[in-house]
Amino acid sequence: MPALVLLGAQWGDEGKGKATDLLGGSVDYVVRYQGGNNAGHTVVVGDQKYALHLLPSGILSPGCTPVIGNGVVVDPAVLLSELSGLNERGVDTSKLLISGNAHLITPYNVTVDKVTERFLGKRKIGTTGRGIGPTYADKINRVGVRVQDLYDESILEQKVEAALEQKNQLLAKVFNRRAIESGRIVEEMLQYAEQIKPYVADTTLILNNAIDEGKVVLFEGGQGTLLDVDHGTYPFVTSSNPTAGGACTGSGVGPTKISRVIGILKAYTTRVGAGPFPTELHDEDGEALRRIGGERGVTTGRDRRCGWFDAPIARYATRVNGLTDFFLTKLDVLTGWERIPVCVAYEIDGRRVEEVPYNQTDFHHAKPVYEMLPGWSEDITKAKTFGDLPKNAQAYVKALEEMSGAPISAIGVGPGRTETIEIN
Ligand code: 2SA
Ligand code: GDP
Ligand code: MG
Repeated sequence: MPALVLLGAQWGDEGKGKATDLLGGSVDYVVRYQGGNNAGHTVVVGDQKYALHLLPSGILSPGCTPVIGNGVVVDPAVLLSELSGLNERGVDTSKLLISGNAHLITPYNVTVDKVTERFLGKRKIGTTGRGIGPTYADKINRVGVRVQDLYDESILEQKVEAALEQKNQLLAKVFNRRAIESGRIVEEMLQYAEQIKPYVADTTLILNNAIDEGKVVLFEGGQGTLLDVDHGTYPFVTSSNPTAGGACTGSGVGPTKISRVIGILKAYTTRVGAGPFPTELHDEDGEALRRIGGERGVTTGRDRRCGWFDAPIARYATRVNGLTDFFLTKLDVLTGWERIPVCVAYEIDGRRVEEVPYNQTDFHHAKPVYEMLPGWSEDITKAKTFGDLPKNAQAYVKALEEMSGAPISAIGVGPGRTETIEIN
């Protein structure tokens, strides 16, 4: 198996960090291919809990080389503080590789993100405020600053000046803010250059060579399918492609090299930030899912919106990512409900609709059509095999598998590395 992708099948926070860590022992490289420090991946190893934002979860597996691909946006201050935080806890981070083509999140990108959200008021996206959208906008506008620019001062100055020209006009005319001075930005960015230098590499060449040598490369997605800028609930999305195609563009590895695409699927649904969410609960059940599941943003600490499992979304994820299999996570959180509603289709303006509609207004109007599945009350956190699960939990998993369009190859029954059932 030369290369595989692991990504979120819903709106993020499905448990990708734990899943990546679980596979970390058997892969040679773990690659982030999009997003930046808006991601929040939690990995629990024994009694130690790690919250990673920018670094790939593979950094916690000693044999594994973590890679930040060209598709990622890198905040250099966050990068260095995340590295030193891990070093203080005894984690070796010396193998990290960062693409010289990755774009840098500059302080003005963070400012523009926050100011824009404030300006949008009620219509805001609910971003993480980390400068992600404005940095990708600069990249597409061809006024972005890349990691390699840190090593050519004159180029860096020209690029920052070009990027600030438009932004300062916007800040002054639209937001009534003071202009940002390019010299100060260049000085700040240059402070980080030497510390980052040892990690900078031609990651595309390294990864392709590794695959040719038979090494195993795992691409780790941030956020999730429904937050994809092309395939998600636009405009309530992040500004990159967490879907499977993003692994290719965000790393420079071609699709013919990828043989497995795993969708991480929570046994219920959550979302952070604004946007449509058909199965969202505003009652005690939603509150209970949030409390039992610990559904709070790893990066911003915001409460996550919670709801029941949505099968059309799982099928959509199977389709747009070409999923080969699912890891179903957080099944343990559902223990104790007598009956568990599962959304099998939508009712949209009086019509029954089986699939996620492409039309945004339809999706905003979609009401879930529920099927009730019998619950279980037994503790499942010690289950090691599928057969250890109570009959109703087995039936819940099987029903989800049938509705979702791809086999379930592992089930999470707790946050720890070992709290996983593997199905062969
Ligand atoms: P942005 O900052 O431009 O990427 O925000 C755009 C939308 O994408 C959502 N988004 C996320 N949704 C879930 N989890 C994310 N990571 C953190 C976590 C979130 C946190 O793991 O908990 O701590 O709040 C993440 N990152 C971006 C975001 O909510 C907007 O809807
Ligand atoms: P990611 O962004 O997809 O990596 O997910 P997050 O780390 O943001 O959120 C997932 C949360 O669920 C974390 O707190 C994990 O420790 C936790 N988690 C992962 N798998 C399981 C599971 O099977 N059961 C339980 N109870 N928690 C889990
Ligand atoms: Mg997360």
